Amino acid sequence: MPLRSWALACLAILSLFLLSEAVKKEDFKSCSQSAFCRRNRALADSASEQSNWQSPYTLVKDSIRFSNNFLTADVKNTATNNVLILELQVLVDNTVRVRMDEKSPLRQRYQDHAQFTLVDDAKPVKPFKSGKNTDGVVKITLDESGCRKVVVTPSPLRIDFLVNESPVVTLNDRGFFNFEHLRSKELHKPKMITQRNEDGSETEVEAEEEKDLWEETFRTWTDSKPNGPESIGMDISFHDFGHVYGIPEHASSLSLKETRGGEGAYTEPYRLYNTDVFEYEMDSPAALYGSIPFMLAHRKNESVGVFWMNPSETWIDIVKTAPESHATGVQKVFNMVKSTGQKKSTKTHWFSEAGVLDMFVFFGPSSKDVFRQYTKLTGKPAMPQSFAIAYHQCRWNYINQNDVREVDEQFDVHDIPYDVIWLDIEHNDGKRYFTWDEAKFPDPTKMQNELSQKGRKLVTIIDPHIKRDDDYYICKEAKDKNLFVKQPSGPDYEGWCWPGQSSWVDYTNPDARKWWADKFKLDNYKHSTEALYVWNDMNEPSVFNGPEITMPKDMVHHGGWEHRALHNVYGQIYHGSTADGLKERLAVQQRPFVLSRAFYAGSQRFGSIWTGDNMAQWDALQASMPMIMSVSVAGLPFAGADVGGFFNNPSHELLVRWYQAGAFQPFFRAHAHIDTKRREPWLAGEPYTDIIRNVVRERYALLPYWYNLFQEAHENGTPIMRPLVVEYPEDEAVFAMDDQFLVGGGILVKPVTEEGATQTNVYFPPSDIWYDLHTHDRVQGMASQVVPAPLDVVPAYYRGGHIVPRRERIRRSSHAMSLDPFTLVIALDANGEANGSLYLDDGKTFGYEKKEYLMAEFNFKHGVLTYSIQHKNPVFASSIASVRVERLVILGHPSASKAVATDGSGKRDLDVEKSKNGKLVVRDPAVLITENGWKIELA
Ligand code: NBV
Repeated sequence: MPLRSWALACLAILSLFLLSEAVKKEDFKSCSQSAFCRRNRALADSASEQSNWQSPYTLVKDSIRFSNNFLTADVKNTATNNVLILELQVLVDNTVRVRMDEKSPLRQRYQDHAQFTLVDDAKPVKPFKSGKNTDGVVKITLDESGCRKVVVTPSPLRIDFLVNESPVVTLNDRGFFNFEHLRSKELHKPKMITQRNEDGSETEVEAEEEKDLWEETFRTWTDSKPNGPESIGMDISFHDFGHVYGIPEHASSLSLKETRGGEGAYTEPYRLYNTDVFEYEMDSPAALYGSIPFMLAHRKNESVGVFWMNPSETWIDIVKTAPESHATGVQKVFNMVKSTGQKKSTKTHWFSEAGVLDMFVFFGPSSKDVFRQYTKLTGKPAMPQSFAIAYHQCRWNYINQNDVREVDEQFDVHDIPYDVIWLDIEHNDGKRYFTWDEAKFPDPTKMQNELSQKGRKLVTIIDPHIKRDDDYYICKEAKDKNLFVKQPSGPDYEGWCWPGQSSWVDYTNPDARKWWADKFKLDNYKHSTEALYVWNDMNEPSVFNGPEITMPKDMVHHGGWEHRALHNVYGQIYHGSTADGLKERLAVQQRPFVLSRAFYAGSQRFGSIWTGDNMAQWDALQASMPMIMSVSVAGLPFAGADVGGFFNNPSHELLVRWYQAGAFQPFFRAHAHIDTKRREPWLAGEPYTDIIRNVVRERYALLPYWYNLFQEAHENGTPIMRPLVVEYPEDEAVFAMDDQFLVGGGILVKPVTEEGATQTNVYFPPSDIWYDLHTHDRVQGMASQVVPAPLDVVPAYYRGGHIVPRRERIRRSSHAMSLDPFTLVIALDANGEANGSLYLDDGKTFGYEKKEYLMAEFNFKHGVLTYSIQHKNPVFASSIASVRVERLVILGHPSASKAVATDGSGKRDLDVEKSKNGKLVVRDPAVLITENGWKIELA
């Protein structure tokens, strides 16, 4: 390794250990340091400044064709005469795809990423009606009701998506569409301008927009840009939609902020470029580890969505405007009516560095419809094993086998349930993944077997940087099989990461994916057992001596594609290959569990993600909520944040408050930096340990409910940690709310994120009745009110109308709970009614795909609880034949002095107990969960 790179690498590593230092902003580009960002923003500026600005793009009328359910047409840039092909397809479930590529490009532009992003469902369907008028205006009616239409206006090009004749989304509304066609460097004639010198003389200089077209320098790195400029930009307006969400990952608010002007606006666009940012800043549009170019827009009772399928570096500007006049363009043509009220509109501008334009518009009309539409395309969130949604204990690093054993034992000593213990990068031989440091871990198999006996699991970290060492079998094989990412000149790309000099497997190569997945076979990964699962870190990919701590954009992947074109999807493919490996390693496939730091659209198919290296600070705890919710609304519900904060030492109070929040977030793992003090729950001492114990137990009690929600997310893509706007689409008070959230539809949580707080303000959506999760008291009073929140209380509430299944026996792990009886919390609504569901399967295999599960519904009405099974697989049911309901807790003043259970074995009188707060407890009805049709009547 050259001396300079050594020095740089050492500096990079040193900086990683300096805990007191904050983010080094200068390591990452601002928009002005990224040439294509500058160019696209400049275009937007100049278009906005000119009152008579017209987009130069025009649809060539006589090129319009409808064939094979597609609309195709040529689009001409009248300023340059370059021609694009527009392709418009209607897909199933109120979704429309719009693609544009060069008609005869100099060379192909990258679009292979679709294979990693989309699942088969992206099939076009025949629209109900399509046609064009004499002006060349194309109108496509999606469905028979005629309510949803797409209208393409030729000159200037504009695509409107209409609901009931009013545009909801428009492409090229502001005329910022920009498609930089590929050019030849040799033939390129730079645009020159005349510059007047101080002495009055004139000089010809290259125009500003010519800068950095063919080579770009950032700090000490030069990007060779062999293809020159090739960016794509489009403005997307959401008419009368005051709020937009999504486009993770940013440490920002749930309702996205403006980025150009406006009160509280950021000055930079939101950036999507997977990067390993050290000690990332709060309240910032800066890029982080993952990128999902999906946006949800919402207005009262209506949601739409947009997916900009492009894995190259992408920036998004957002502005909000006053209500606009709709009687322009397309409405004039079709004589449409407007008026959607006095609301704000959101105008966005998206630009990516490479690829083609390939985007999807989802008509909704509800946010839940949009989540389903988006995950139909990009894949369903994986159904996790049941252990994966329980509590995880991690730290960098549990130092040896004894340490692991002791930590494991201490959980039992302190009666705190946990399911998984994690090993970070110090567990292996010199950061050679798939190996063990034998001095520290002399018998990993035994260690796993011991954990396994208690139903617990082990997770090991496997990072994508492979140590350059021919004695290391992974490196040797990858080299021999030619599976590494390449330099433009041919040899393997080498960079610097934890193991020193490293290379990166090119997962875009199908042979590499197959080879990698094979490495997880129990015979190949020595000393791994069925109880071992995996953590993929550093997969942005993080490269200590690379530009912006990542791989240079001009490195080359399988098929000759530049890293530039696919950067944001790299970590997703890696995550997927690892998950495939875990899935395939046994004769009976088991659901993989792989945690990934980098992510992209489609990552939900492979497992969970977390928000990376957060700080042990109150603002980071607060930020975990909008961050996880933003990922959740972008189709990836299995997300969490390091409980306690990764960097620095949390106070006991912060640690407790973080456990309280984490216990209600989908991925629940405590983690800490190697330089921090140990902080396993019992080390804090009382009262802290006791509070942590209680909240971890609360997570375990609610596991059946969480499992239901994961199943629902798996089916429909519905977020589990749910922004209130999803459940209350008509209540404007919640549209921007991100300091409280719902777990599923039935539990409201307001974690305390302020130091020293003993109370907090909670908003109770007034259309529902709420009951305190701990005391079961009914919430009285105003919608917005201050509630007590001493350290041992996390304000959480059951929502009237919901039945929540719980398992309340205290166990050491979730595995030990699988035959435990249920307690049903029945929270009545204003009509004295409630509903809930129960989903159970083996929690492990893919048997559920063959319908090996039990799915049932609880319904409470007129004082009677009835149980109806929708689906019951007999083999699975026989494995849970003894499981019964042991308690009903009915909230909401049901009047009754006794209860009667009726099931297959006849009628039984049951004990009921009424408390002052109007709660009724029915003891031991002993009805079976596998028996259909039982009922419990209050009398
Ligand atoms: O593998 C060490 C850490 C890990 O603990 C953390 O969770 C990751 O986000 N890793 C990053 C690398 C170094 C961080 C300074």
